[in-house]
Amino acid sequence: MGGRTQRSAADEMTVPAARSRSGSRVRPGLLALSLFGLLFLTGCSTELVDQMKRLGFPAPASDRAQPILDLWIGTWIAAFAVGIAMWGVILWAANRYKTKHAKMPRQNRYNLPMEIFYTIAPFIIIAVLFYYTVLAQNEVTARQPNPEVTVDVVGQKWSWTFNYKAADNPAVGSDVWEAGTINKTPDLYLPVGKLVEFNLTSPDVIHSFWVISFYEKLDVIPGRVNVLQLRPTTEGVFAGKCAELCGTYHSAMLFNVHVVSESEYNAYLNSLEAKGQTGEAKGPSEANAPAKSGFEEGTR
Ligand SMILES: [Cu+2]
Repeated sequence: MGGRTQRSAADEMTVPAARSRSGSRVRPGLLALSLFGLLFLTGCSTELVDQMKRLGFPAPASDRAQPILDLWIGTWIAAFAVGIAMWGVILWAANRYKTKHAKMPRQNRYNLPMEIFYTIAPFIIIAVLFYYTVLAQNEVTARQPNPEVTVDVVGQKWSWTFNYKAADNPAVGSDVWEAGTINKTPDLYLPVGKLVEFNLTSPDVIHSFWVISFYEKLDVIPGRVNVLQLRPTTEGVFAGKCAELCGTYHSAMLFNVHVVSESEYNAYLNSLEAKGQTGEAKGPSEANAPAKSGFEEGTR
């Protein structure tokens, strides 16, 4: 009973769409696509070509980035392998069973081996991806003892506050801080090559600390301290942002990360001290309320 095939009147219906099409329609499209690809590639900078090799990722700027990049590229290779196998089966079936008549082909139902296969295969694919994800995650989140620099990061509506410790930085006499507002994008300075530990806290709602070139983001949750460790590997300025839709002015929660030499880092901390930004700042959200908006979260 299980393997039997059935035929109905509907199966015998003619299917006009199934008629073979002439290839002449496809060729202009292919030609246009090839020309576009050629123009696109010849106009690319080496930076863009490198980014394409990383399948869209920016250049990594942290020692914890490589496992994520490997996972990203490995996942695409796996996806393409599955895709190529599926396209192959589709094309093989289309070619093997093509026919000149326009009748519905014989329909197979209740094919138990087939159903078992397409139930188990996705589980195997997901298990393999899960395994490699756990390996990458363990490498990225591994905590090392004695970080060289600790920065207490406060994500608040609608900006960021960065606290630097005097204990880590003999160049300054006291703890110093830098705070952004909705109108002022704050800067985060990090010394290149040093093991940095971020302690992430929030006084209001859940935000997410994300520096794109570090390939990492971590939620900033009220009532707890989330810890992120990494070693910046490349000097430069990198974009940071809140990656959790946290409220009305979420899009204003940007910051710039400056990875600099140790002397520049110390000079920056000294400049904060000279401005009197000493002690600890925990980012009160009222200070960041936009002027004259007439709208405050939770008051409507
Ligand atoms: Cu946010």
